[in-house]
Amino acid sequence: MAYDIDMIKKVYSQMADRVNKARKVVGKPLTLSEKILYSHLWDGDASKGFTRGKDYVDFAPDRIACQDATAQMALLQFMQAGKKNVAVPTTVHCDHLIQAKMGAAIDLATANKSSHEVFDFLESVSNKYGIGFWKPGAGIIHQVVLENYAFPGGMMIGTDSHTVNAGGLGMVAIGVGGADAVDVMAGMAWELKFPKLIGVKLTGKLSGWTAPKDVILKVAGILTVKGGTGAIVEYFGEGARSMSCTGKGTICNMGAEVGATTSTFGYDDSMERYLKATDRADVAEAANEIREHLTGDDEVYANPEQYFDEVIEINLSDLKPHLNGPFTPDLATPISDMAEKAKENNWPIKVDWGLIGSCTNSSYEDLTRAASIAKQAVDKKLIAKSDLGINPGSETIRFTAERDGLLQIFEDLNATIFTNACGPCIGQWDRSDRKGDERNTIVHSFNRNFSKRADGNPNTHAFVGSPEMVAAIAISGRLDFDPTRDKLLNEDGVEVMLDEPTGIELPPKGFGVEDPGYLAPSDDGNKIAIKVAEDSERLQLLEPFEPWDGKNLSGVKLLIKAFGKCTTDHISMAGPWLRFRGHLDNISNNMLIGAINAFNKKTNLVKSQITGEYDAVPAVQRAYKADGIPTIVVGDHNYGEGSSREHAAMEPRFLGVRVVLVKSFARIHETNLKKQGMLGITFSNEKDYDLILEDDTFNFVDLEDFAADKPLHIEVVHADGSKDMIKANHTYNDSQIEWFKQGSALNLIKMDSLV
Ligand code: MIC
Ligand code: SF4
Repeated sequence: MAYDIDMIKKVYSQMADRVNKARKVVGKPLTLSEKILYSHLWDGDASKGFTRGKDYVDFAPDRIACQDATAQMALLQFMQAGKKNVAVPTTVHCDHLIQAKMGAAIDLATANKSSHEVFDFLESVSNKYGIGFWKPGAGIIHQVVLENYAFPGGMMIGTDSHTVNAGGLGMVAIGVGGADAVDVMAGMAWELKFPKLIGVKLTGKLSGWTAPKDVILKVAGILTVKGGTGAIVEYFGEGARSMSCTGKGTICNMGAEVGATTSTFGYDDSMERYLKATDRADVAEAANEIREHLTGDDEVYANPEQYFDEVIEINLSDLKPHLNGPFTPDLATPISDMAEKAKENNWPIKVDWGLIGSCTNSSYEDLTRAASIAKQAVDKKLIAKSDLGINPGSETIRFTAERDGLLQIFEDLNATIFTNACGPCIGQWDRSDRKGDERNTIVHSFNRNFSKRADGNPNTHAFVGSPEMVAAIAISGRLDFDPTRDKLLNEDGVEVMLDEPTGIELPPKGFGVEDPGYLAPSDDGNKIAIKVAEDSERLQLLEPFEPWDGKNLSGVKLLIKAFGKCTTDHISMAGPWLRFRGHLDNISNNMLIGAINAFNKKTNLVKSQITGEYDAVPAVQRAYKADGIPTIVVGDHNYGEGSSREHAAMEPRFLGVRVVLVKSFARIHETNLKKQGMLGITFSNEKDYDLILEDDTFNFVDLEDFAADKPLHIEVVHADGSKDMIKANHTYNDSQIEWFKQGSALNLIKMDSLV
């Protein structure tokens, strides 16, 4: 039986009525995304149609998921909200803090020792407030959610950008910062700008080496890392129906990499099969009863141009396998062109590692397709030239894959089976082969490949591909290997080719598991005490941020003008820093250390206007803070791309940065800044970015009249005394301005709880 089945049945019992009412007020047939959004309005029935990309709307999500690295800050904030229990079903998943090194057994034991303080904290907070807890080793949050909690037509939020994975099971699932999750845990509405809608029509059928991953690698190439910003991507068509549910999950998962709010697919037979295989026939039955409301209206899919803001069509029968990278997930190259492109760009051809796993590609089907390649290699007497590492998505998958002999196949190829966890995908990787900054290449089935992400080395060229392609490339050891064309020399000196991969959608003997790793919370958490040691270097209780004094900010010094890509990995790096995610002061020592200073093109070296000397960004900022000098961070396009980690907003807030002024923001990061009481604004004229000089001081002219839809003006004073007046836009609505005034959104919740 499914968890929270009563909640799901309640959602379904209202769905038909709510969808019909929404269709009436909108006045036309509805997409699936609209059906889900309009049936989850905080105010209940739809009373008016919303303008996409403009109206802020209050929603009532059905559930929340948090992972260990973000849950710490989310729960530290929730603990301040003064509530007894979470208001909607919530789970915490321990997956980010487990390093991949020797293999699952040793690595998990090591993590349980080194991070026990954090795991214990999360477990006890979960227990106290009615939150389901998934222990370390239980699996990666999004795989576990897909297997246990996601349901067609539902809405969830999660403190991780890849929460969107649950779109594979027909949800609208959205990644948010912890402070957003706290609103919903505290029983309040969750606010989102009504998204635009991008329709992707899939025709044809995948075959041969092409996998669901290639659909999203292709879409990423088309939309680029910011092309999906503010939009839901809805997939439909015969091609969509022909793919497995977990394949759909892969596509939705990596929608985060185009900046999409989320992605989703209409309910179909593949989802029904998946629900039944994962012990949720009850959900499938309930969904079958309202099937028509769990997918877009026929008219919409027949004439998508009339209903979506943008339509993309992809014929799966023509789609080629791709590899995307290096350093950005949208640099798409069909595998057939890789040899030429790699040469042109001087990318290292030798591949050191092939890594299979991460929340985007660690399903049973993924493992079977990759194993079908690995098996051929063994049978055809090939030895893998690269090292191979596998992270199964969950204990259920691992157990089943072991039972069905899949893991043995990888082991026969000398692969290391890492823990059911994020591992190398988030820099939790003690790479045995290389320690320095050497140029090298790795291929993986993950979703992100930003500089330094997997191993901290800026010269590791990481390429993203399907699990089967990663297996093939790891066997060949070469980036320019095209398995559809190229032969390999085996141990007997004979030339052999790899046949096309084959996969099994769902385990024929059913999924099996002994201990899935779940702990249900106590019925009465009242008596449970949460302890945080005062001298802990991992956990620190939060102090509220100061409210705004109502005055124009003036004398604001430039801390850094970031050049080019500045993702959340640049602002608050993961890897070794994950250990400080529950300690705001300590993690603030990584603030912006990965951002490139536009004036010297170096990382972590900025000029202090106090001393005139260059120093590390956190050190310079701490000195400004000590002197009570406000500062500003200036940035380029899509600032804050990537993760949902709110540390990227809390650290600057904590250290006294007041403003972030950029060409454009990534959605989650912009909201995170607002929630923490920061001023996140954009250049009205992009070219003004070029006016900003190293020794600049900023004086706000009209912040005292801060109001929705009203741009702000800032006087920029240069070192030679000359001045420029620049205009900045913002997207704060009235309630968000209140967060700024009160110092943070949490300060407001606390005031409400006291009343
Ligand atoms: C990621 O993939 O970057 C992460 C690590 O899962 C993040 C969350 C985090 O930083 O903890 C995400 O995607 O939101
Ligand atoms: Fe974990 Fe990687 Fe997925 Fe993020 S993208 S949740 S780090 S597996």
